[in-house]
Amino acid sequence: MPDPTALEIAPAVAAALAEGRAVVALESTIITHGMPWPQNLATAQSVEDAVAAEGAVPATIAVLDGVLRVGLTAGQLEDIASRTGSAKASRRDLSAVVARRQTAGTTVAATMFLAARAGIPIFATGGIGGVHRGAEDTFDISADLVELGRSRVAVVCAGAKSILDIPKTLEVLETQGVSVVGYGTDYFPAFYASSSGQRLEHRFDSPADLAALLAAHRRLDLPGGILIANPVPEADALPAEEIEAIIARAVAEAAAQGVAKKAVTPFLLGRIVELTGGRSLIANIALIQNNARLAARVALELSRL
Ligand code: PSU
Ligand code: MN
Repeated sequence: MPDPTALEIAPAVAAALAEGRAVVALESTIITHGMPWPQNLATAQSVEDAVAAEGAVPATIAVLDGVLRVGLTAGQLEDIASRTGSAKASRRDLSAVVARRQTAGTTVAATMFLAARAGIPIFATGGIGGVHRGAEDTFDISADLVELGRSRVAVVCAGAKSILDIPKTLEVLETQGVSVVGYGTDYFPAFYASSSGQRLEHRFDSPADLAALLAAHRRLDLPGGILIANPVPEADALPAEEIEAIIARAVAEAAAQGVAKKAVTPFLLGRIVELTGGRSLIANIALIQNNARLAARVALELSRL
């Protein structure tokens, strides 16, 4: 019987890794729980295309019928995007999902863990999970932050949505020993908005400099990841006050309806799309593509070192 915990690495991804060529990992909870059908499929395809257009190989990671897949075919991508009832797998869920032969989108935490096992050094997503507002009562702190302290994978994101408590999120990242750097900015971005107002210690301005950062991290043999914070392009940003009011409303609704645990983030993401009449989705898609392009450029620079 084949080992169910073995990674099923797509041929194009395996070949690129063996030859030291650029590969970018991509997550799949954004497909299963982060965006509605059919924009989830169109976005996943366009993000893969953006990576390929830069000359890197995309590797979307997901669990399909209990198989840990690194790199999906077009048919597999469509399958996971169109299915309903897929699980949301963070690190703690991986073993159960494999043992039960389930299908799941992998969160940033689970995707980092699997990318590190596959030997992929960089990964692009939209926003990471973080410390939720009110965490002093709920203790709701995403496993993404702890995984960033464990798995050596650089994560390119547009910061964190202000559904989260961003100052507390940055504190936990510091506690976890995660290097958080701004790309072309001195401030941690807030997903739809280019700045959260929170100053960062480190700023990098080119993919080559970011590749040098990753190389130093590896030579130091530091465990854990690096968080590359890439602001949403100005043209795609949403007005800060408007989105803030909508987020506050969605957070209040979640509390009033008793939404808790792993359902919180998908609930809030869905409500924000509804309350903005779909405009938040357009910004979301643009920033993910922007992150995928940057990750591909850094991966290319890394492959030249
Ligand atoms: N934040 C977003 N979009 C997303 C997610 C977070 O702006 O799609 C997804 C990611 O997959 C992330 C996960 O890893 O939600 C975090 O979930 P939780 O807060 O339950 O850890
Ligand atoms: Mn949580």
